[in-house]
Amino acid sequence: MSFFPDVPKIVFEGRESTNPFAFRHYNPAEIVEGKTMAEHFRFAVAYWHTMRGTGSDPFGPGCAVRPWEDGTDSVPMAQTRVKVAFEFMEKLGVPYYCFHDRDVAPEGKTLSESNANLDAVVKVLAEEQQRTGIKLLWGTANLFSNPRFVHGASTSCNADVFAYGAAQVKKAMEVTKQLGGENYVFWGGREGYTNLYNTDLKRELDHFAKFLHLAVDYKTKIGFDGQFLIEPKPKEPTTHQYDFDAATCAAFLRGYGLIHHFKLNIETNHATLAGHTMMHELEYARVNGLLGSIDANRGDELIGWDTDQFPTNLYLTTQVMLVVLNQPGGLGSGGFNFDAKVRRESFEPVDLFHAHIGSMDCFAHGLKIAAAIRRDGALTDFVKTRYGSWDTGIGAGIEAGKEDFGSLETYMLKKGNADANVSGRQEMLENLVNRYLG
Ligand code: XUL
Ligand code: CO
Repeated sequence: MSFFPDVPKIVFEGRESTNPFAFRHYNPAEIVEGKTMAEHFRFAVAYWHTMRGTGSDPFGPGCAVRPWEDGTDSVPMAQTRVKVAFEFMEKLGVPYYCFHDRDVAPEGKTLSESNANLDAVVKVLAEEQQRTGIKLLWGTANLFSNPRFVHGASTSCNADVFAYGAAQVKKAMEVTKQLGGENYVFWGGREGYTNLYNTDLKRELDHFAKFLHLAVDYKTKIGFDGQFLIEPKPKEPTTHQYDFDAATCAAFLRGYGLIHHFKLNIETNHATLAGHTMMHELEYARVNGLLGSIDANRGDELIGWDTDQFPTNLYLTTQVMLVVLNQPGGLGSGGFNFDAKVRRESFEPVDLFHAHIGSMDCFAHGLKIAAAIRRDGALTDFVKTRYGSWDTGIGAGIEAGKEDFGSLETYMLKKGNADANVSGRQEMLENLVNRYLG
């Protein structure tokens, strides 16, 4: 029995194809810069949006048509849904998926009931992984939906909630390991605050770090060798999320002695919420050795909140790929997870295919453009030349630690004035990038 009887297996047909159920750019076997496209991207489907999204918004309930749903939040329904998910991923040709504990299995009345529900669904996930070869990119725990997390999880004023969150993460790490998950993500759902009048900020930050240290200890204890990832986000649901952006996370991880245990999972819509471009966030993470994985989506420039739309903008994907290609080994154990949902108006199952196909193609196209720009070398040559004054003379001396304020004063007194600046040629470089997009 098929849940998507009208949808064929999606294959690469090439640039000229007009078939909406085909890839025009994403050719998994095509080699770019020595690696196949499949290896570059390691695309993943986000279980929460694709399998659990209903299209509900603050103005109305869900309207998504999902013929396989029986209207219950039961374990048998969750087990059937796994089969739907794997048929979807097989037809799409996506090699990975990601989940929260509570997306895949219903929460029970007690922690032990929730754990038993999870085990019952993980059994089917394992079978379907085995059957299809589709793998788990990362697992995570939902520490934000249940009302007990109203004040946060590890940063809650209620120590019992910290304990509950720890127990939940412990279990989520165990099942991630059991399913061969290659990473484990911490997104600080409600780790933040809205008003300092009722908040002990220092204590909350200390508790957050304590929680992560306990997770690191447990990782060692069970021998989970996946990568830990923190996902920055500046606001929503709280006004001040502690994991604001890549820079804030880097400082936090360094300050609390956690830097060697984590990398970052950078999400496009979170970058823009923080007032950054995705390219900035990726580059900041990369140069700090923290670029681990990507939640691929986009916001809506006219709305300004976390709309989690599917990425379709070639400028965006080209910029993302310019940074990823610049990192030796790319994202390593990370991948491109479509943390994105179809619009409320796109309520039919087939829309899930169109959304993923378009974004995979947009990234593949962006990869080819970025590789062409890199082959040409114009951008890298320009930057190298722009910083040329640091390669010899006084610049090289400063970088090598051979100068101090006294010697720099002597140098400049003798010289009289600094060498003239050269134009940054921003528009010329933007034109150059456009040339590759054309
Ligand atoms: C929330 C978000 C999450 C994380 C996983 O904005 O991005 O879905 O990716 O908890
Ligand atoms: Co995300």
